[in-house]
Amino acid sequence: MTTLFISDLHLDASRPHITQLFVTFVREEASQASALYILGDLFEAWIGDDAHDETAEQVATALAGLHAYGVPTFFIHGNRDFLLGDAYARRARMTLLPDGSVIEIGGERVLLMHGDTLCTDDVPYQAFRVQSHTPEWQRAFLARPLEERRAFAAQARAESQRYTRSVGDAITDVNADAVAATLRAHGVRRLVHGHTHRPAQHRLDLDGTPAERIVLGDWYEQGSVVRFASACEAALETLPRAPRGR
Ligand code: OKV
Ligand code: MN
Repeated sequence: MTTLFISDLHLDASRPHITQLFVTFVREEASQASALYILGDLFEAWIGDDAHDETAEQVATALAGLHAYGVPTFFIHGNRDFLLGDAYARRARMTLLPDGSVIEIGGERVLLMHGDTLCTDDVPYQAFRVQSHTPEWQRAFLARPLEERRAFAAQARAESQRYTRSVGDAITDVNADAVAATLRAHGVRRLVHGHTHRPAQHRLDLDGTPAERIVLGDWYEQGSVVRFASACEAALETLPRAPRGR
């Protein structure tokens, strides 16, 4: 049996063909797997479980169907959907996992993260992350009217586009020392993450032993999936392009 990993779908009402690609992936691919792990940024934006948008409802229906079929879904928050809460997770029948969870595949430990915490060269972003992950910040944000939260999300989106264009590519990639320190801290030699939108299977040397960092791609144009066979062999795959239009 295989275990599937995806991240960075950035699902949004403006790209219905990608939501359709995901729903088809759930029905045709994930249904054959032993588990589906979503490593963050499933959604382009998330302003609270009470915002009921149609894309999120379509996704919840697909994942609840997968659960009914006997395939569990696990979810780690991304930097866009870090406010996704218990109410929505229950609707979608997903189990929320902490960022930096270790699972076992074929007797081997594999560390799962969104990947944003590895981008330690991006100092302003890390400051925002610390602040926005406190219970006080989240409680205050979620207590605001939906219209105010929507305005914040729009501003954050614009701000992140402007910022990503203004800083160098290296700033928004992972920091090699942070990767090594994280692998050591968890006592693992395998890591799967997303966030950077730079899909790859990196072989690296960790204190004299081989290690592996697998990076998932985004779903802006097509799907990106990592498939682990039960023997803990990873394959990074690209799904065929989504047909455009309706
Ligand atoms: C995080 C969300 C992007 C949600 C923005 C002030 C400003 C920091 C920022 C930091 C976080 C964007 C820029 C990101 C969440 C989005 C888009 C939608 C919650 C502001 C300080 F301008 F808004 F005041 N940030 N990043 N979204 O991680 O890319 O729905 S981000
Ligand atoms: Mn991300």
